Amino acid sequence: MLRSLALLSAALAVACSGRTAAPPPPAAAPPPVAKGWQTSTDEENLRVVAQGQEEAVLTDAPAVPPPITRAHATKVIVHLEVKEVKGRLADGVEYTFWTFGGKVPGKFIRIREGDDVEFHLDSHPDNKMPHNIDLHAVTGQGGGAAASMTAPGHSSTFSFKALNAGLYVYHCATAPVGMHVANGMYGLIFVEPKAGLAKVDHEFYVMQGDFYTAGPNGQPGLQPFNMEKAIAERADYVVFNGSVGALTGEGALQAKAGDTVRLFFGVGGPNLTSSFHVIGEIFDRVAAEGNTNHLTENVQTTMIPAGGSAIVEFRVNVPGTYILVDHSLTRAFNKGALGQLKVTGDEVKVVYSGKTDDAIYAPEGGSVRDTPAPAPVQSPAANKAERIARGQLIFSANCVACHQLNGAGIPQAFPPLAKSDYLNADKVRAIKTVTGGQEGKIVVNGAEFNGVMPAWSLNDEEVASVLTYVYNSWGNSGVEVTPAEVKTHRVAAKAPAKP
Ligand code: HEC
Ligand SMILES: [Cu+2]
Repeated sequence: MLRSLALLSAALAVACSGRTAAPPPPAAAPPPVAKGWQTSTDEENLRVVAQGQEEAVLTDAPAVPPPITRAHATKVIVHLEVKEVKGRLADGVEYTFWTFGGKVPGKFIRIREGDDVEFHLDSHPDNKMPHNIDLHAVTGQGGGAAASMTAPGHSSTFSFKALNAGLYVYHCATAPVGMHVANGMYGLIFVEPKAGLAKVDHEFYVMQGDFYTAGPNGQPGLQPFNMEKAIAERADYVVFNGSVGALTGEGALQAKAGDTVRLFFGVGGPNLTSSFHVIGEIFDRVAAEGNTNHLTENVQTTMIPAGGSAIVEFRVNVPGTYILVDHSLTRAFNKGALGQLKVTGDEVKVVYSGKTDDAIYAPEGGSVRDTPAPAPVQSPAANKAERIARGQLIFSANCVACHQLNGAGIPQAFPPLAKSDYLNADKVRAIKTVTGGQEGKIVVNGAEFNGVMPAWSLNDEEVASVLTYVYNSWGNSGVEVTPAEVKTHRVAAKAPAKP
């Protein structure tokens, strides 16, 4: 085998060297390498001294703050408010979004490399959960997450220097992180290169995210988040800018034939990457992975990781309705990852002769669906040890965000469950707390709490398991809670059974 290969290549070499009569045509000049926009290194930016100060202009998608025109670094003050809000996910479908600034995706933040950023994360007092922020533009512990952990009605401040230019994702990093991100807690921060970007006619902000709902795609009503589907990465919705149709019809992006368009595109996830494509266009330039130092040219589809970004630019030469999609196409046509860029103007027959027709691209919606499997009925735990093991899983999925993994809670916001005198004094009260919720003043280990604990739609078996886990952890009394006890004492009205 080896020998015959060697013979073959020798024969080929002879054949090739025999064809030297006609000299090869002169090598064409290599295509110009697309350079990026001029930036400094992180080391250089570290030495930059900021002059003056200003408040950052923040915008809701699809708007982008104006380009930065100053030729020096400054101190930029950012106020970003975390808000849990009920809103539209699709027609007839509502969802409780957790947001940076009231909408999904979060506010667009635009700063310049070398800037000193004083960041204020304000958590609205009506919020139920603690939240924080991890900005991928930050060099430092957790991207700011540790410094910005904020209970409802509190505000955290930290500062950082923008060492690297580029387009960066930010997101909440509070446990369970996947749940906070799945509920919409992500946005983009653009660290503009010192030389600025090339001028374009339009800049837009688009971000993709995947959503996991209790009911299947299209099931009407307020849909709670479903952790099991999120873990299995079985998204019911994949959308641009927070809802199905956010960028279609009235919400379509607008331009005129001949205009240049720049899209700042990010993927919040939590799980799915985007094969981002605009049907009917070719990206003239792409700052792949948000890297403004190098541009690639003539790109059809650019891959954007979860927690990543890209800047794409193109000239819309001819009128038409261009469709933004995740080219994993059932996401686009069945789950919502579809937007429109409407371009008006005179036709340029030399570029495109046919009639444009967007009818065939109308979303198919969620009409093609799998029949949902019947909800699994869980058999009762065989013994206390099994109950504790199951309870630990329920605790980490539902309770850690507030009471923390070690049961210590958060001072002034969420009471401790570890060695809690309040908990250990009364098992029935604990069942009522978990099944019916709890508000108003309570005193736990001498400290006063006056918050809101939501009612949990957990079944008898699940409540028994999570409370048995809590009672058998962190130095608590060690009692067992049975499903029969939960059944007797549960606060029925406020705790509907799981669908
Ligand atoms: C959104 C935040 C939040 C989550 C999540 C949460 N709790 Fe609470 N929990 C609270 C608050 C706030 C209180 C105190 C309410 C008050 O001030 O009246 C509380 C009180 C309690 C108490 C009584 C006080 C104590 O410290 O002993 C128990 C028991 C309890 N929670 C158990 C749970 C369990 C079990 C879960 C998960 C199934 C859970 N909580 C999830 C916020 C939360
Ligand atoms: Cu959060």
